[in-house]
Amino acid sequence: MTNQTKTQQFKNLLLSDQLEFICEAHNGLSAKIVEEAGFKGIWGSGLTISAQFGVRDNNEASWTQVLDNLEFMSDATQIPILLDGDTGYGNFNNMQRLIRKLEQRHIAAVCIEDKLFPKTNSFLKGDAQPMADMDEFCGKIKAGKDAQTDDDFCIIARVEAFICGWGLAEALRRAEAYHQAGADGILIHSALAIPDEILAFKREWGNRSPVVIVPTKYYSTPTEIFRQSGFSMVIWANHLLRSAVTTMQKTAQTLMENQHLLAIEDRIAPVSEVFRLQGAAELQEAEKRYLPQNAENMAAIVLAASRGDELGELTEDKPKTMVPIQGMPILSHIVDAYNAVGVKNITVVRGYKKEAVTLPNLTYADNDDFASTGELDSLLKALRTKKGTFQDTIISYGDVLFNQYIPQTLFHAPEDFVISVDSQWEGRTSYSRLGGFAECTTPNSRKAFHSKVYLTKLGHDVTEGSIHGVWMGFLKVSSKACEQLQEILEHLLADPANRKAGMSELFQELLRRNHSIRVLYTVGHWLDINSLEDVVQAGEF
Ligand code: SPV
Ligand code: MG
Repeated sequence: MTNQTKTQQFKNLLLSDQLEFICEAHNGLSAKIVEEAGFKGIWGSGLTISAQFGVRDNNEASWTQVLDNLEFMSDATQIPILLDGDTGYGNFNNMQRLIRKLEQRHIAAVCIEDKLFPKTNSFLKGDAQPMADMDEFCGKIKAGKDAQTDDDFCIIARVEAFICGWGLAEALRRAEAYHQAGADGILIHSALAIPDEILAFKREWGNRSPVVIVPTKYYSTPTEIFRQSGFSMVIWANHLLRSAVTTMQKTAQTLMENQHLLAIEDRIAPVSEVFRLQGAAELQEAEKRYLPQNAENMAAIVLAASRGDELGELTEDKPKTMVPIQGMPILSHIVDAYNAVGVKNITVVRGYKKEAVTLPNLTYADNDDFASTGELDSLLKALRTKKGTFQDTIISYGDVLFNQYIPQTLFHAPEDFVISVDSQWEGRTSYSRLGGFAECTTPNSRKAFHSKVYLTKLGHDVTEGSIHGVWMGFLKVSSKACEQLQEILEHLLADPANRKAGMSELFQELLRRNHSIRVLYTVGHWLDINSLEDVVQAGEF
């Protein structure tokens, strides 16, 4: 990182006593790629910017379209851009407006060439192209220098004498006139396959001002020759666009022929690389800072695959989660509680009588092996439906009713793994299904309220004196940790011995792997439906 302005950076490059290199870019993404490769400057090529728009290098793209494109390039990068400004898009007056607009977009420099608007690329019948009147072109340079407000902004005058079929004398005559008019450097162009013209020019020109070259046609010349000759800057003028063209043609042809993606997937940048280049991570960070907490980044997974035998005939034709409480299935109450805190993305794992679980606007993950598998298997099936894109997620049960306060506080805690523990466990009757008792770093107390409490043990084997509460069946996992969670589950369930493993086995594994599990103490606000009596009681919940 430098704290120099882009114009200062470019001027330093132009005046440095080393040979410097800048590379072509034609949009924001390619500009970023140039910068990441380590280049200290970017050539905003007229040829490649036109080409990526699908038009000719004949001023078919308007100058404001070029300007808009440059704005993306400049915004995406910290290094200076030298714009290939063709002929300045008009006369001295247009040139002045161009300079002002470039400065507003932090473009560091512009190069203009002594031909007529609309120009034609130098490699297309160059010697048939008319040159600009030299005095008129000098006026344009002067007007440009007068228009700039930043002293470091550079104007490079490009001499097309060789291109247009003139000799060294004409090239030098023009270069000198442009130098006198105030140009900060000369770009001497040649379409020969050998560097003779530009070397002859440089010998005669000496060090009157920096000289820039574009060795597209004399590409086989060793760079050392340019260095020894004292050139200031080399422009690699079109090579990113050309490499993109080759790759895109190959990919398009392969896709057309194969009708599948196998042959190309590992030869092209992954989507994650595109996201990285776009700066997706930065936005995610910013979202944490600026979006209302818990807005879009929240999801819930409801484990509801089991029948709930204890409810007898109530669950003959439907799973427990669909048993009505006050005229509404338990699952509807759960969905309402999640919706109330803004959670729309709810995945329900169905198993027993899955066809009876049909509430709208939910994502369903089916565990058809519900009879022979456990909670972790269901949870993994739910996580797999996310295909690697996770939100902060609360995992809960399809037979636990709760107040919205529970998800609210869980989502609010920033830790990767957070659970709710009810410290008033002694009065409750049934915890058998709920993963059991929790031993924590601190019991629920005033002290616990002011400090962070973590789980140390969870299960039915916590000794009576160490019980600090009962786990209520809620686990919040941060979006970041969901991926880890999925890996852990894949690992655990690869062992057939874990087919029936439940949430308490997951907690043991997390603790074994030294993950911290934050505990939020609660008193009440939830109800697990484990008996007919609970169903009746739930009516008043
Ligand atoms: C460009 O890149 O648009 C140039 C260089 O002007 S050249 O194509 O060699 O003329
Ligand atoms: Mg050009």
